[in-house]
Formats: sequence, C-alpha cells, structure tokens
Amino acid sequence: MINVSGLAPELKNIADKVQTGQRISDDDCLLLFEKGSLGFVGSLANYIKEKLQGDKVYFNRNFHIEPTNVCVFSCNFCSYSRLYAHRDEGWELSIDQMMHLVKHYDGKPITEVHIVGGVHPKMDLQFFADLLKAIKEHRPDLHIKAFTAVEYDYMFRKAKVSVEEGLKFLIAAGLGSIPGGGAEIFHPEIREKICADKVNADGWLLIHETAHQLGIHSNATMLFGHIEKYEHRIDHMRRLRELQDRTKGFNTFIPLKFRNGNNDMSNVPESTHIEDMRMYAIARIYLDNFPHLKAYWPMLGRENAQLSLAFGVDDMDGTIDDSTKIYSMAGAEEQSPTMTTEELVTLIKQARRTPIERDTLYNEIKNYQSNEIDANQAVLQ
Ligand code: V47
Ligand code: SF4
Repeated sequence: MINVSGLAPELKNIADKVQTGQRISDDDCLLLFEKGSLGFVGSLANYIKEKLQGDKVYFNRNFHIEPTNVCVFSCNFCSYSRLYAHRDEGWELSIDQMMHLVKHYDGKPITEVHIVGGVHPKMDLQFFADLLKAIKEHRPDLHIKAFTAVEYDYMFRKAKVSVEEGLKFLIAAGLGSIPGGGAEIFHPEIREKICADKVNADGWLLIHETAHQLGIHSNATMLFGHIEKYEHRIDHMRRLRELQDRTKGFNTFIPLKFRNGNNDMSNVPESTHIEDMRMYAIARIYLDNFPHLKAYWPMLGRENAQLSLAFGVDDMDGTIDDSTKIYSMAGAEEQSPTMTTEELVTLIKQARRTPIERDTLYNEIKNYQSNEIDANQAVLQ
C-alpha cells in the first residue's frame, strides 16, 4: 500500500482510486502532470505494474527493416526522411535487398521483424504484399510487425481500396501485427504544427480499430516532450483508452521522447529525464486498459530505459541488432543500437526484475531469472 499521509487531498483521492482499481479521470491526470512528484506517480505506477505482471519485464529478439527513408511527407520532428526530389541522399531497398537482410538471421533465434520506413510514392500495396509473402515463404515462423498507420493510409488510398480491404490483403500476405508509429500527438492544434500533411487522428484510429476487428493486434505511440501541453497528452491518451475499451486490440503503449537532433524542431529543447520518467508513470496510471508499457531503449538510451523499469514500464522492446536509423539520425546516444540477449537480461536483473523473453504477442518464450548472469555485472559502460 502507498503511504498517503501528508498528501494534498486531491492527490490522496487519486491514490485511493488507483489502489481500489478505479479509473482516473482526465482532471486527475492533469493534476498528476502538474503536481505529482516523481516519487508519488512512480509508486502508483509501480503498484499497477506489479499488480499486472509482478516483477516480470519483457523483451524480444527482433530486427528492423527500413525499406526507404524517402517520404512524401515532411514532419518537422523527423531527422530521417528525404523528399523524393532528394532521393539520391536516401535509400530505397528492393525486395531482394530486404530478403538479404532477412536471410542474415537464418539459423538465429529471432522471432520478429519490425518493418517501418518513409512513405515512398513508388512503393505500393502490391510491392509490400510481395515483400511480406517473400519473408513468410522463406521463414514462416517469423512474426511480421509492419507499417505504421501513416504508411497504410497512403498505400490504401493510392491503391483505391478501403482500410478493411487493404488490411485483409496484407494479412493474407503474412502481416502479423501493426506497430504504433505515426500517432505523434492526435490533437489538431499540435498535429498541424508538427506533421500537418499526414493522416489525422481519426484516420490513424480507424486503421487500428479495423485491424483489431480483423483480429490482429497493434501498438500505440505518443511523441512527447516538444511543443505539446499536458492537455494534449491527455487528449491523446483518452482517444487511445476509448478505442481500447471497444476493441482490446492494443498490446502496448510506447511514449516516444522527442529527440531534437538534425530536424526542423532542433530549437525545441528536449525533455528532462525526470519528465520522461513522470510521463511513463502517468501513462501507466491513466491507461488502465493497456496490458503493457514499453520503453524503447534506442530512443531513450539504455540506462534511462533501465531506470524506467521503476516507473511502470514492463517491456524494453528487443535486441534490434543495429537495424534502425530513426533515432540515431535524431541525435540519440545509441548510435548503433544493438543489445545481446545477455545485455538485456543483465540490464533487467540490475533493476531487480525478472527478465522474460516474449514473442510479439507477449507469449512467454523463456524466463531468465535463474540464468547465471550476475546482476551486479557492469555492462553499461
Ligand atoms: O512515428 C520520428 C518517432 C516513430 C523522431 O510499435 C521520433 O513496437 C523522437 O513508432 N524524436 C516511429 N521520435 C517508430 C515507432 C516505434 C518504435 C519502436 C517500437 C514500436 C512498436 C514503434 O518514431 C514515429 C515518430 O513518432 N520519431 N522522429 C524524433 N526526432
Ligand atoms: Fe515521413 Fe514518417 Fe518522417 Fe513523417 S516521421 S517525414 S511520415 S518518415
């Protein structure tokens, strides 16, 4: 139980709600953002996390494919994309080149490929269906988590198919689930300033809702710590919580800390580590119907991701194997993000948690608690 003596009555009321399993309101959430100390929100989030999963922390063995960084859109926070006119500065992979990446993992115990990239005007629905089929033919057991709602919105509109038709087509080709990207901040006041030209909130939510109705799971992200206000974060999470009430199709919520390197928002300072941890904790408290909360370590840095395990986070994403450039190009500390299973296990054990290797859908593959890795071992330098 959390010690509430000495707390302001309105914060005590929130602590009571959390400890009796009641949902907090938007006003409660605003109060947490404005007045909740890290210790207070952290202990509530930890209470919820331990009620949900005990001391388990999940990770998986995965790699990314980024088919292209050429993009028809111009999100101001993006450090990674190049317009079609400047495509000579970027990359465009063929199916053969991508299959070469997949084959690199032959015989290795990888369970997931995460495919996400820019929105290339010439890579269409058929191209991506062919890619998924080729991967599945080569490695049927590999789970394909692919394409953000932004990519789907563009490819379905271009192919003149409905969201349902497009998703059914790709599921038949091998799509396993949908990553959480492209959500950014749903509220139009902010969305128009940071990514005006891509799919809006309703379009993003419709794609995820349709996917859930078709029986596949997805994740949801929120790009935080830039020009948004607390009210916009709450609006964003409320829309996700409402959809999750209807479908139960989201697996995990992933707050993504805005990194300001090499983009059109480089003048916007990055959020502090305390604010990042408070964000994780408050998301854990507010999103009571999301089973998991992920700290994406390539964006946060491994030590901060480790710290977040005390603030409601139960998932660290995966081994990655230096296969994504989105964050290194935005100035993140992890310039070649790779962690071995041993490093992830040690990181989790150092936080005095139980490391669990999972598949994409959170089925447990291996419990590493009894593994002979010394929790005090220094692997973080
Ligand atoms: O939507 C782009 C973000 C996202 C920056 O579902 C930035 O498991 C911070 O969604 N600073 C794509 N963030 C990545 C993504 C993701 C990552 C890991 C796991 C999962 C999952 C999904 O990357 C974009 C955008 O929000 N992003 N630029 C930046 N400068
Ligand atoms: Fe394109 Fe995605 Fe970058 Fe936006 S965030 S410019 S949609 S690659």
